[in-house]
Amino acid sequence: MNGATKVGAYVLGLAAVFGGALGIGKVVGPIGDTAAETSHTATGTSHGASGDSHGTDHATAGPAAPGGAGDVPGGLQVSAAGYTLVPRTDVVEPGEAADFRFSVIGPDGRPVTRFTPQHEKKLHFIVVRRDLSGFQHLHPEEKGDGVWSVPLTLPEAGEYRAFADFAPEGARGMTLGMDLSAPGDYRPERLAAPVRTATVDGYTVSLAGDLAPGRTSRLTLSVSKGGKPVTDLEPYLGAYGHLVALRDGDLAYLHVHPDGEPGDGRTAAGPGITFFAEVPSAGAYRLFLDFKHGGTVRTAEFTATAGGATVPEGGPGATDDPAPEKGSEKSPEEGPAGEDSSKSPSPEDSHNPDDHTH
Ligand SMILES: [Cu+2]
Repeated sequence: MNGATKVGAYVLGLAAVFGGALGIGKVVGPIGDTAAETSHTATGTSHGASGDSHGTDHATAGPAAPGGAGDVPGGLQVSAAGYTLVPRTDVVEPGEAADFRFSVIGPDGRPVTRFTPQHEKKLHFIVVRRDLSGFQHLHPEEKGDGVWSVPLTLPEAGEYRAFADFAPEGARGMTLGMDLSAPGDYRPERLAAPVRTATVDGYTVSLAGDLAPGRTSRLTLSVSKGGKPVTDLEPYLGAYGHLVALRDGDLAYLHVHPDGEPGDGRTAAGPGITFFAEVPSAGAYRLFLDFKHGGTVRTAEFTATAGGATVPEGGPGATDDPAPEKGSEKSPEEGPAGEDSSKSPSPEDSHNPDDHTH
């Protein structure tokens, strides 16, 4: 893509952000990554007890947007409720390992040093290219004085979005987002069509349930390997699965959590992992499921739509040539594994499906 086109796409991206924010109106906010996060156990229980109460619980659980804007999905803002995400690195050369550093600046203008852990981590860091490819879920280390550091490789050129999902001590959980650039020639991938089955590393994950805008929907993701259901999933960060949903068009960030937890006496270790998800609008979403088995965390990816939306055929992601489907998407006829066998296992604490951090 030449420079002019790239700028054009960037402006289009901005328009999508504003359009998304304006268009959301009164519909409810995201799940899980917000105020509810700090009381996740209680929220998890209510998920099981009543799906309907869930929407109400979260109607005011947006990422604490200042000025009463409310109901803005997570990840769309670099600053909210007095907290600002500040990169200390803003350009990352594609294909080169970088020590990426950033801070969260608090309402007092100083870097935040105290966080309430959520899912066993003080801060969850998600990186994805603007075309929804190259998902990474990382856990940066504290380097002191409120500086976070994470080994980061952006495999290919493009515009990326990084999300920090955290709860400052004494404050609501929130997700802030910032742009990252990996300079170079960039050809966006088209968003893959919705499918019910994804494969990763020889595992097949099937998706049951449908997203519905503004309502809680029950999604069950079932994991099998070699045709056999996996019934010994391993707890990863306090759950059998972690699901991140990103909205196509503006990358609104929705962190969804499973119904039930390991050891609660009612939650099986697979093959099914049930989530209660609520998306704020009709549209296409990319779902990223992290699950752990055999000591390795893997990510299965799906496109799902809500409210009768279809995946756009034009737009910034379109190319004249049919784009190859994204890695983990396969229709059932194509069989499991396939090119996903190229996805390497990655260490537990930085489960990047492409193992780019090492
Ligand atoms: Cu995490």
